[in-house]
Amino acid sequence: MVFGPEFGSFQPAYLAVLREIATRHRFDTCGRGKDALEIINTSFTITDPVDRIVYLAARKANVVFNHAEALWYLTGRDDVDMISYYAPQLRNLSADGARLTGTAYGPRLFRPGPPDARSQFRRVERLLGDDPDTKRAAMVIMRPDELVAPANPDVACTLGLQFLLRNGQLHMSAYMRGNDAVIGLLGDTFAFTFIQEFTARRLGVGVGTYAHHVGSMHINKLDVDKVDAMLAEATGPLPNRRFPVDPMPATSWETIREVAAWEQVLRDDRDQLTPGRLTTVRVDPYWRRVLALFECYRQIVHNPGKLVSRDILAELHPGHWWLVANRWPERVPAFPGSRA
Ligand code: 5HM
Repeated sequence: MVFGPEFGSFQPAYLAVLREIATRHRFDTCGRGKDALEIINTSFTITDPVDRIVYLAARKANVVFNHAEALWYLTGRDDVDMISYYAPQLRNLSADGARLTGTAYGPRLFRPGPPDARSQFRRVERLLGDDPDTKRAAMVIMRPDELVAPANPDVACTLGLQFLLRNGQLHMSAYMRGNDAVIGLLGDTFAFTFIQEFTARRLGVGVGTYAHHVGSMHINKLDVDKVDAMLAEATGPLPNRRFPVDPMPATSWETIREVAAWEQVLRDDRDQLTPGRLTTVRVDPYWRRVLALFECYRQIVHNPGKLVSRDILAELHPGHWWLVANRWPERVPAFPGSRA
């Protein structure tokens, strides 16, 4: 066998990685102030990368952050202000308090640069159009100069992303030097498969498989109890928590700019999106559901002490409603029929 294991969707892959490290870790590491349990050379494949959400109560995944991070990447941003609104702890990774260097993959992937004033993404998109069987559609992320300052708090963990267009399907492979199996694995898989799906829809081809290859896969010891709770939940009597997958439509850069403009307005609390207003935003209903997520989060941040309104929750994808209610139970009425 020369392939890693294959999973239909992300959740079983996530659980398998956590279970492997929790029960059979190979190394105990202590790097940069974090003690961890580690395995090396992890690879797995997901056959339906659109099915990328983890519905585990004990994980308390932040689906608003996941979408914001994907948008932060697609718009080529590296500002702490946008991303720390969704994940305040990321501010600590920034050397100057304004920009994130390593964690911000957006500028490296999507910002035009020399020598041809194109982004890496545009180059590979063109290559895939001109030479579909190409093995060169790779975008490089980590840079050699990131190791020049040994104390750099933020060195990119992803070496690169590769597309392979085969039999009308766009496959993606991610190559990472290190990955936190609890937090990073979930967020990185979400963002990379989101970019994969965005690219496939733009090219008008199917979404192929997603493969994830990692040198050091680890669980920080501080997270061991949370991992045990997730593994217990997965082997216990699971409530029926299967929500339909929500495929992305073909999406233009204009739509991404429109969604990003609304994201900023909501983040700054300069306006709000009622269900009625939402229908006037000229983007596909899929992207309106994403904007409804940002509106829910605006209410959580900017209307402290108040419940998020039911009418905006009704605009969400049902799985997203379950996730935000699970993450912010004091602020979000439970998803109808939810037992956990
Ligand atoms: O010491 P080091 O630079 O590897 O610390 C960063 C750690 O953040 C990684 O080892 C990994 O555990 C986590 N990480 C991740 O899982 C960081 C990033 C940011 O590039 C990421 N996934 N995308």
